[in-house]
Amino acid sequence: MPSTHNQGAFLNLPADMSDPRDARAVVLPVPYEATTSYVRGTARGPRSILAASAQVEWYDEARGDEPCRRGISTLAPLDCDGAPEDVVGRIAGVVEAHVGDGRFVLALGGEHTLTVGCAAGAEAAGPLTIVQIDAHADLRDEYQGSPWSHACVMRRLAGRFPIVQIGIRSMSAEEAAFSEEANGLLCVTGREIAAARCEPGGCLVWVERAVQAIETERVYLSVDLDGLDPSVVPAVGTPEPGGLLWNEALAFVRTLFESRKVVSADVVELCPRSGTVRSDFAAARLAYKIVGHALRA
Ligand SMILES: [Mn+2]
Repeated sequence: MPSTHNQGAFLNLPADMSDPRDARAVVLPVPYEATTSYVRGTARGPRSILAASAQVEWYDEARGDEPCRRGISTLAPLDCDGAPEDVVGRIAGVVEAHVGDGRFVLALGGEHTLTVGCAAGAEAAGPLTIVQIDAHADLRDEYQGSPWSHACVMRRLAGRFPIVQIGIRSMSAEEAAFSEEANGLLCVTGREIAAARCEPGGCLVWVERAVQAIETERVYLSVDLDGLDPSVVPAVGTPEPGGLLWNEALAFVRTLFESRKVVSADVVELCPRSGTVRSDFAAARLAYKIVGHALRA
């Protein structure tokens, strides 16, 4: 366990392992919250994930290495004041600069709207597919009067990017109709994931189907933590039963990194609860798994 105290840095990495000049990956805290529709508090998500990450082992027991030694820099939290378009534009600028320099960017949310900015920034270096782990389709054209709601994030990206959705189990009739007609949209439902547990091959059934549907080499991965089952990550704004189990999510993420070039990612919608850290810790663990894969690529 790291002993150097460097409060705020991802994994509590000491300065020589988090120097922005050498780091091959950067963590971008985005404490953005404007349109949360149920339980509020996701603005505190980045800080809680960073705090929990100080307790995450550097050693990856599944791979037998310490990928963080290749350098992970933690950026200052993004200024999230202003209109959603302005915040999204600011995010795009930061992501574009780092991805353009060949660094992997992991954004920590904050609400899902930030993905619009991250994907735009990552796209500047070449075409990509959005892979979304989520309970919700997020395909509403607007929600509670805003086209920038977290419930609309994939609708803002649909048409512009191919999208592969994983774990979906909640949508409106409008979203179902849009999903049915949209080109370049694949949805792996929560029901399909659950049914595969009883099949020979288990999660390989849907993992392979999802990865094979990705037609671009470059990928942006967006993880809404409510895509995981609430037994794994209960502290989200809109918990939906019937989600991905921990090892299913890890198997999918690993297969994705091994078969495509994932250039940037986000982990969003953590809604920290006082008195319990299990969700914060799971989010931090998942964040390090993602960055670790990127650093090995
Ligand atoms: Mn969601």
